[in-house]
Amino acid sequence: MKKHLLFLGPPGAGKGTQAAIISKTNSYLHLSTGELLRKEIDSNTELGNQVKDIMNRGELVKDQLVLEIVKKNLCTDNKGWILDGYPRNLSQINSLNQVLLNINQPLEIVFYLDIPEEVLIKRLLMRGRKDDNEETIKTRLNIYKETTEPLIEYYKSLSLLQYINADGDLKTVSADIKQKMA
Ligand code: B4P
Repeated sequence: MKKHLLFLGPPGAGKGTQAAIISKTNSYLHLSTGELLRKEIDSNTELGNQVKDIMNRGELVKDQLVLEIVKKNLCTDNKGWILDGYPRNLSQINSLNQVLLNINQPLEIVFYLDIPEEVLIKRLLMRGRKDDNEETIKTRLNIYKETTEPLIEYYKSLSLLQYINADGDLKTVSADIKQKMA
């Protein structure tokens, strides 16, 4: 059975890493809004130029711009998919609900990747992407706590939430996700 999944959690929890592993094993579409936005920046598109500074500061890109990207990239065929990094606030939840209603593909599982703050800061500093410096990480974490963390309660109330301890090695974390997908 092809599944429709969402990976939720703070920056550096491993959403992108685990979504890539699970989508490869299952031939699912992996839709990472962060990755798609970075591609726009690398290709010097108008959208890329619009979002470059915002992302480098660790702030959220405007909801409407991210929604366009999601609509463009979410497949409507019968393939399973993983949303990674979207939605990130309540307004994005509303837009996503509408999109999923239109394509008649409801979310089935929301994986919440939980991890202690000190571990994720260490991981991000080690990775060293352009937006992985101490100041930007602080901004991203504050925005996460204020706007994204409340989404956990929302999905919990819909009984869609599965808790994942993301403070383990890659294989242990993916094994836990795979087991909870079965
Ligand atoms: P994202 O690209 O979504 O990145 P992230 O949340 O920082 O990282 P993620 O949790 O995916 O961590 P990863 O697996 O890479 O967002 C970047 C920016 O894009 C945002 O700040 C925002 O500006 C913009 N954006 C994206 N979506 C948006 C939206 N919906 N609305 C508005 N703006 C949006 O892992 C991090 C590191 O840890 C890696 O180096 C990895 O190798 C390592 N790692 C992972 N798992 C590990 C493990 N088990 N053990 C050890 N290391 C591990």
